[in-house]
Amino acid sequence: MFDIALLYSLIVSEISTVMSGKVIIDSALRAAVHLRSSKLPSEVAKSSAALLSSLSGSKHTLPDLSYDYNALEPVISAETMELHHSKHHNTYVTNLNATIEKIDSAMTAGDVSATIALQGALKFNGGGHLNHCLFWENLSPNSSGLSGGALETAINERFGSLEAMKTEMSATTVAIQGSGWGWLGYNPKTGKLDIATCPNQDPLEATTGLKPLLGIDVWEHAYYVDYRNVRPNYVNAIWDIVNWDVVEERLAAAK
Ligand code: MN3
Repeated sequence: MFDIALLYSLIVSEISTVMSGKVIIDSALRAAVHLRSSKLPSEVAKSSAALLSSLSGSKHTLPDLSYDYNALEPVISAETMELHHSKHHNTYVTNLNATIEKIDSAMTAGDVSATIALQGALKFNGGGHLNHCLFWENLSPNSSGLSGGALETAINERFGSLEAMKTEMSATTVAIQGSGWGWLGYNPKTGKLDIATCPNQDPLEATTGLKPLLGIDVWEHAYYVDYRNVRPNYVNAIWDIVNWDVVEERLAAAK
């Protein structure tokens, strides 16, 4: 039999931990509700799901940038950065949280069909959030160049030179049909770097297995204000604001 007192105590604990800023019992509560959902009265299941969603510590938030909106000019204008970050990225965050709430409810109700139907929204909005978090960190007003470390060695081994890598990644990224992303990734199977593209907001690792090191957003919202329809000019210019230190750190973490 389902122990309603246990559920209630978990919810009370959840509220108190949220209020104290420490969400440590969320996963236990989530597991308890999901495991017991088949035995829960539907109204209890629904209200539990709503509580889980509203109190969950898994709410995603728009990250702050480590530089000002105008810091990447003239490569990317302040107008583009503000729209891209505060409007476009923020919309992915809002819709990701809404999707997770719906998935919580569907799973708690034991509705497999409804859960599956939400996977497209999860991929699009979750991918959009992941991709843009990576993208902002890719960029820097103080682009440093390669440091002579493992990244430079890996680029030279795979492509011959940094210039050759840039040329290949630019061409591949410019050629994306419609909206998507060009990526430099680490292939765990070969231990080498690869260039890849993803359509829409499909996240690199979840869809290809490559670990993302450097991404270029070629949705028109990323460049239309500054470059109109001339995508190649945007892609060629973005190399001037790449934060190679971050790419180096991601390679080290990926290995
Ligand atoms: Mn974008």
